[in-house]
Amino acid sequence: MSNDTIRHDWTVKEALAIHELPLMTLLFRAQTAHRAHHEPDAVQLATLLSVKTGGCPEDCAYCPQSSKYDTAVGAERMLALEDVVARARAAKAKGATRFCMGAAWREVKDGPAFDRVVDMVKGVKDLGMEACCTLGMLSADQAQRLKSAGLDMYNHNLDTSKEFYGSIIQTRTFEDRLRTLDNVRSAGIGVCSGGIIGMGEATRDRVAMLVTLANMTPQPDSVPINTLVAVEGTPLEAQKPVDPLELVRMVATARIMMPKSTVRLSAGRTRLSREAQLLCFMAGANSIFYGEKLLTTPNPEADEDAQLLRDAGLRATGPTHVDASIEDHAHEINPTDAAHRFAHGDAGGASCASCNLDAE
Ligand code: SAM
Ligand code: DTB
Ligand code: SF4
Repeated sequence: MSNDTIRHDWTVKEALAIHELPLMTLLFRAQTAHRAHHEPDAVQLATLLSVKTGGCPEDCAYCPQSSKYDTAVGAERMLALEDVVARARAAKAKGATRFCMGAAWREVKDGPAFDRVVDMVKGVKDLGMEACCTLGMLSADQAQRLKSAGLDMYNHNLDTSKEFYGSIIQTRTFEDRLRTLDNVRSAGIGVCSGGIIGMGEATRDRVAMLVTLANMTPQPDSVPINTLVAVEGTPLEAQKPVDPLELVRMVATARIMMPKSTVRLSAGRTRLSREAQLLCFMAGANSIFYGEKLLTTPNPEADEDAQLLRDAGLRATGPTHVDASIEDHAHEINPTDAAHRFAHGDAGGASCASCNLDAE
């Protein structure tokens, strides 16, 4: 692995110049950055579960879970601890190594609901999986509590540039988002932060968001790039779909500016051809959400994704750090077996010389 210096002094002008490079040059630069820091054929699989769906008081214009908009998503009760752990176990059996739990909350409030999330994190960690949460704004104390429970990563997106932010969300500020990210970072939890393209923003806004992320010290561990899923009933329901090559440019620019981060090809994959997704991997994406559903909207079928990765010779990577407690769960399927089956199909035996799972 290369130890190239990571830059934290990016300007919007420089980022725009990268984004607008001739596509082949952009892809070459992105691949070069990618290969300097990552296994070129490894993709991390993360499964999402909405543990508290709908009824959110925020007004995020893209979101089907906001109570301000009349969408097909209604407010539901929070899931039970056992159900969440069972879903995590099933995701692991299918090859996922990270389990991300989302709640349609403006912010975390101390009390029984947060206590339950803390137990969910412990339950996921006991399975030997990486645990990630996205619960809205978080105080420093709450971040500490999640860290003590074993949380690996917290997702809180900037969503867009500081300048365009007010056109999308009015109920909380860009600075609120940065404060939550600071609390997460200070607690020693990995930072997962990215955004959405296709909401009517200019290219300048897209790269300005990347500049804010890249200039953080340290840069986020993980950067999800979502394309808008235009959901009926939201203010953005009629947005024109993003040209997939725009997404490829965004992924490549993120990869070049944040060479060590995991770049996650997130919402919007159901609209992408296999070839467009492979271009995104070539541009440096090295993680996807895996499983039929994101939080409330569809995602490609797991079998389709498994086939795509097999056809391209891409490997599912294991967790970056597996907790020792996995030893206590030897009766369950371990990540190596799960990823093995993912790579070779259910017929594959338990050991295979060609199955070289990356479990750093
Ligand atoms: N309520 C928490 C929050 O806002 O941080 C956590 C859940 S929220 C749904 C997580 C992220 O999902 C948002 O920040 C946004 O980037 C993404 N998202 C939500 N709806 C989306 C949509 N329709 N299309 C693309 N991304 C979306
Ligand atoms: C992220 O950046 N994308 C994921 C995850 N983080 C939580 C969420 C996408 C949600 C898409 C809309 C939905 O399914 O409700
Ligand atoms: Fe609520 Fe999060 Fe949706 Fe915004 S993105 S409305 S905070 S669930």
